[in-house]
Amino acid sequence: MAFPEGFLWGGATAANQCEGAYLADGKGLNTADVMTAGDVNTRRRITDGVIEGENYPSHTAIDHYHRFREDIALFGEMGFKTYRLSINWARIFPNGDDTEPNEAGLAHYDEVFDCCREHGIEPLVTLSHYETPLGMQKFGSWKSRKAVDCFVRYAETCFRRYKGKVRYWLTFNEINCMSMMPWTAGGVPNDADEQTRMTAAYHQFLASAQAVQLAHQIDPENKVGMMYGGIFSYPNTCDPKDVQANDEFMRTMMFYPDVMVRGYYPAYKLREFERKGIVLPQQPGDAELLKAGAVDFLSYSYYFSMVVGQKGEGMDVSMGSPETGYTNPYIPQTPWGWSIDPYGLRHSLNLFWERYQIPLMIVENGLGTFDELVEGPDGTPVVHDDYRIDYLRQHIKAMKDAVEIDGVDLMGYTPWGCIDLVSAGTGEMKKRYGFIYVDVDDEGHGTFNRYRKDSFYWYKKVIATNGEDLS
Ligand code: BGP
Repeated sequence: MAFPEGFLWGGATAANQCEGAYLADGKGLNTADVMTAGDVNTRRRITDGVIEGENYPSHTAIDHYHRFREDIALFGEMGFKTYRLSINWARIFPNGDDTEPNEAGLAHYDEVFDCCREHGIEPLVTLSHYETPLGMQKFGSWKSRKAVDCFVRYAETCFRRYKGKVRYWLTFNEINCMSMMPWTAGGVPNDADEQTRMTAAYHQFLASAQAVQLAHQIDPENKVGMMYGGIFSYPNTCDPKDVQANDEFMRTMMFYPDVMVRGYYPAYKLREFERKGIVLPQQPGDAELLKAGAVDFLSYSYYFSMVVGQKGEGMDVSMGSPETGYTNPYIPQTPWGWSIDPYGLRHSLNLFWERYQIPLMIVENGLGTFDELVEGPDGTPVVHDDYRIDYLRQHIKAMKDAVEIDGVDLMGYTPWGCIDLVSAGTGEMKKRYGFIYVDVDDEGHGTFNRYRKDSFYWYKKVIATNGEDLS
């Protein structure tokens, strides 16, 4: 068998994209709650507080907050071994800097984790997935070292409360997004300069390192991973100038896992900071902390590959459509302009495995596209999503090759949006990833009923055969 026994098959979601109930039970506002809906051509806007009449997708999302039992039961039916979800930080610390946690928020996740266990599902919890309490704006969010203390208090609260219920943790979702979308990554304005972004990233590294240490102290069973947003690129041609441009581009991303896995900044990044006059807000003891807080495993998202070349100046890597000025002519794209490159997944697994030699996990992957709900043979609505099955089959095959042929140590696979949810990039509902269709539209209207897609039954079989039967 290619995939090891105990391989963590499952699915992934994020609180702000699925929970809704944005003010329930004492929750505070977070950075996602002030992001309006957009589309493939229109960027989401960040408003100054919640403005009446605007469409904020996080406010209702798919109402997972109230329907998690039904949703987790469906995951159980598919045979999930793990469910990657995030805790909504502002449910636990409504303003971010509160001294005491909100009991109602903590109790909610007790129920969620208990429900997972009832279905034999191991929770994999992201502490901060694309949201930061809005209350932290008063001191500049991650620009300030105060954010480190807020996060560490929050992380410690979770580790203590959910001891024995949760053993797998991720600190920050796609931490390298601080370079591209700092608001999403940590409540830092999107027009922040590089010094500010690097300061905020430095603070997140420190916070993550402290969390790793605390997690281990509180429960030696805990495993904490980093989460890298899957940016991987090929040089546009074999012209060494293109190769160099690509190397330089990849370094703007790879220093994130370098710091979190190795526990120190790579030389190339320190030299770059020197050249640019960027200064990290280092304090005595920080270097030791980063070193001691190296992660146990590396997780990442993989959706597409990119192309970078010497003419890629003014590169814009946005969420809605990854642009570097180049399109790969050899591979197809989704309607949202995301390239489809299963080999790129195997390539990335080898890159990380060769570089770090620590266990890897693919915690996001999938095809976000239009689905049509039609009437099934017995009258039950269904989605015939053979295009999604095809995408997933090819990517699972690529992982299989990486494990079987290349010897990569892969822990698990949690495809993104295992149940349809709000798109982070565009705020749309119609960009769907799920095995489960949710009847809600871009304006938040619908019955919120859940329906199994064809891919639901297919993935169930994949899990039951531990990835052997992909037909
Ligand atoms: C990742 C994020 C997720 C998720 C996914 C798909 O970068 O971690 O939160 O949304 O991308 O992106 P989108 O929702 O824009 O299709």
